[in-house]
Amino acid sequence: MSIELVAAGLRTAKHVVIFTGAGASAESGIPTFRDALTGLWEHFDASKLATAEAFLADPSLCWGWYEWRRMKVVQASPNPAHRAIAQLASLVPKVTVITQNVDDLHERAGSRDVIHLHGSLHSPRCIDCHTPHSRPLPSVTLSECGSRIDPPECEVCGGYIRPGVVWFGEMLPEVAWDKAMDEAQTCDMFLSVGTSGMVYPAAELPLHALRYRATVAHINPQIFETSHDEYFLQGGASEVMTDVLAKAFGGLLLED
Ligand code: BJW
Ligand code: ZN
Repeated sequence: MSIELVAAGLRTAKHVVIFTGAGASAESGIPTFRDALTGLWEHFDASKLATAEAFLADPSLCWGWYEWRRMKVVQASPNPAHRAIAQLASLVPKVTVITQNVDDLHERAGSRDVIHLHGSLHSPRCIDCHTPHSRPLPSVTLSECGSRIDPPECEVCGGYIRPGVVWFGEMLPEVAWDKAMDEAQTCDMFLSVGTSGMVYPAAELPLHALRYRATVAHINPQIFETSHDEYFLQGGASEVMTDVLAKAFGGLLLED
């Protein structure tokens, strides 16, 4: 069975890369990127809102969506998948966490030096002069409908403050991307958890790891096509990550 083989690979691995997408945070109540939107945003799809054009066309609609998402993250807690990933660092000589997620749930579960490919909801900056926004953002009340919220103004140039995320058409942060490629190239096991693999260049990472002879496994409740030399473990991130760690390290695991 694939899970036994993946567990056996984990047990002897020297360097494991965990590559996560929105599905890793789904069980914390954070909607995945390709879930249908509701409320004020129901007539949009997320890929239309996650662009500089959408922000400039209607800053308060777009900022309101990001603030609603930021508050969802503030109120969420890491789930068993985040915790299992953090725990892996004490069981394998080297673990690198690379995430496409813009939340901080890996860090709050205890993972260190997480590589954020698509930025963070918690690091807004000026859209014009790029100065980081230093004032704390106010709490907003969550309602399923959300609301329009005017973005703050930059203290330096008066420009709009934008979310610190990577929108479509923008380059990924260079240092993070170079490090991610390097880690994918040098790991012996690469676990891709809860991503649809539709967004580039991040989706190249598992292929890069495979090219450099890592064992590659995908964890997802929805089956998708992979090459014959990749593993697919069907199921939710929490269930599969907990099971695979239990099979690999059994008695070494501490109870939650
Ligand atoms: C569970 C679960 C559970 C559910 N457990 N799993 C090559 C070919 C074609 C196009 C391009 C290309 N190269 C570049 C492009 C263009 C574009 C792109 O990729 N487009 C594609 C859509 C075709 N890429 C870019 O623009 C990138 N920039 C770039 O390439 O720069 C160079 C350049 C510059 C100028 C011009 C041209 C090129 C930037 C990409 C930035 C992506 N940003 C976003 C938004 C971030 C801000 C925000 O959050 O609002 O990042 S898009 C969005 O998708 C977000 C995510 O990080 C990313 C990935 O999504 P993810 O995580 O996979 O989520 P989902 O929802 O898709 O999937 C969830 C999965 O979880 C599903 O599979 C579920 O089954 C599963 N699941 N429950 C486990 N319990
Ligand atoms: Zn500015």
